[in-house]
Amino acid sequence: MLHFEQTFMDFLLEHQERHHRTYHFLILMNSILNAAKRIQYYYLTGALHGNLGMAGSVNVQGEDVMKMDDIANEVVKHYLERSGRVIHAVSEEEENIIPMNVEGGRYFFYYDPMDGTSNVPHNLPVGFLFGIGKRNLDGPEDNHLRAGNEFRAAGMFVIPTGTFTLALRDAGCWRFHIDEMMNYVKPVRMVLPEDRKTWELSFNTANREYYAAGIQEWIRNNEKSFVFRYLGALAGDFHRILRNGGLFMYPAIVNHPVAKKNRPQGKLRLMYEAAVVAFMCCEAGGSAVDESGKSILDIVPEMPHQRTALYLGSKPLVEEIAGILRGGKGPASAPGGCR
Ligand code: AHM
Ligand code: MG
Repeated sequence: MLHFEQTFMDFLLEHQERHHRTYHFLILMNSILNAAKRIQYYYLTGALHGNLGMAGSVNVQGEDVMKMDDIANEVVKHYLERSGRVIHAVSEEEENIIPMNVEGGRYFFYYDPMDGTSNVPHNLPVGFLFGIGKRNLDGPEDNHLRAGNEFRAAGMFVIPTGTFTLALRDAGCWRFHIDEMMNYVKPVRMVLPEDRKTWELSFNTANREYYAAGIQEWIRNNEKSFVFRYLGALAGDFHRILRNGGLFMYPAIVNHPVAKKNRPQGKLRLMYEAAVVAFMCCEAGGSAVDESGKSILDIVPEMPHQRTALYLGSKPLVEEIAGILRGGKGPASAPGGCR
C-alpha cells in the first residue's frame, strides 16, 4: 500500500485558503524553501568541495567569516530577491539593511543563513533562522525594524538533518522532515510538554561563573533535576527544547575577570536569532525573556545587529528566571512573555 505524507506546500496552501490569505506569503515561503534546499546541498557536499573552511574575511560582528557563511548568505539573497516579495532584509552577514523590492515588496525578512558556525568544520548541525514581518497595509509604512511581537512567521531549518520548523502567528508551531524527493513533509504540531520528566537544560557551561549571581545560584539549585545538552548551534539546541521542554539560555556575561570579555548585552542577535526562536517558542506554548526579565518579543530593535541575552523554553522555568532577573519586581510584560 502506497503512503503519501502531506507536503509543506500543501499544508501552507490549505492554511492560506482557510484564512482567506493572499498568495504572496506562499511565493515568499517557496523561495525560502528553495534557498534552504540549496544550502543543504552545499553543506552536505561541503567537505568534498572544500567549502567547510574560512573565507578569509571578517564580518560586521568582528567574527571570521567561513566559506559556508558567504555561500548561504548569497543563496538566501538570490531567492529573496527573486521572490519580489521582500521590501528589505537584514542578514547576520551584512552590516547594512539590504534593500530589495522597496516599493512593491510586502515583507521584511531577518535572517541568519548559517547559525552555529563552530560546527561547520565538523559538518555537524547548523541552522538557517528567519523572522518575517509585514508591510503596514492600513496606512503609511515607516519601514521600522520589527519587534518579535510584530512577526507574522518565524522558522528554522536544521541543516543537514533535513528538519524545518515554522511558527505561524496565532496558528502554532509546526515541524516538517525532508523526504527522498527533497520535499518537506508530515506536519507535526510542536507543543512544549508539561511533564518535567523530559525537560533539559542547555547552556555553555564554560561561562557559568561569569553569569549574574542570581543565575548562578539558580543553576546550582536546579541543575540536578535536569539532563544537560548543548550542541553550540541555537537551532539544534532549541530544536530539542521544542520537543523535550526545559530551558535554553545564553545569559549576559557580567562577572568575567577580564573586563573586555564581559558581554552585558548578551551574545545572540535579537532580530534574526533571539526573536525568531522566541516567536516559535511562544507559538509552542513557551516563552522567552532577556537579562532584565522582559519578553524578547517586546524588545523593539534599535539596530539591525543588536544583541541580547536569552532565556527560552518552558514557561514555568522562564517565569522563575524572569522573577530572579527582575529582582522581585512585577512582570515587565505580559505573563509568560508572549503576545
Ligand atoms: P554564530 O551565529 O556566529 O554561529 O553564533 C551564534 C551561536 C548560536 O547558534 C549558539 O547558541 C551560540 O552562538 C554558541 O556560542 P558559544 O560557542 O559561546 O557557546
Ligand atoms: Mg548566528
